Amino acid sequence: MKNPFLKLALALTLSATSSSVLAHVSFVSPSGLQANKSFKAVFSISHGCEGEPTRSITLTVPEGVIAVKPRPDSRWKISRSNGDYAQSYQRYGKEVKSGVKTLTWEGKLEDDEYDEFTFHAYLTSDFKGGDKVYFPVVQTCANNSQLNWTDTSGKDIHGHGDVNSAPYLPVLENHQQEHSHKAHKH
Ligand SMILES: [Cu+2]
Repeated sequence: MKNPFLKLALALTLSATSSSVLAHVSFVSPSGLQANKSFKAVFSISHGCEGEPTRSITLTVPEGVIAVKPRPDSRWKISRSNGDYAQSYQRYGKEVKSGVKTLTWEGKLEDDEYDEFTFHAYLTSDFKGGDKVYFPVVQTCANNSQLNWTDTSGKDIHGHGDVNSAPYLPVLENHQQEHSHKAHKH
């Protein structure tokens, strides 16, 4: 392209399109979580890697999210890695010390297709209203290219560079939760 201004205009158009039209990797639901509650989460993959089809998705379960169960899906082979949590947690009156740390879906999703991935989990009392619970996702495609949706710094990075923002679920402000939290402060 000879004209540098045309090139710049085209680059601006492309970046505006990719950030506003494509949803990248993000949660479809729920709109918010509550501490000490179970939840069902659905996240979506809306494109492959630079045209290549997606072959696997690995989601990392953050500390403080326990009892993770993926929903079986006939189109994807689901595997998981288990391990000890950094601390023990209480869930329905029972102590939980270990569980699922990562979930991997293997299969094929073309670049021009869309899919959703579902799991069930429990948010412990580690979190409070206003927190963001990040679930880093690594997307691996057919030519071994990868997209890393793994940044948990709070910055909004969706440039499709080496590292992009991880999908997250916000923790809802809970009046009772805030109340009991304050009561413990002296
Ligand atoms: Cu994207």
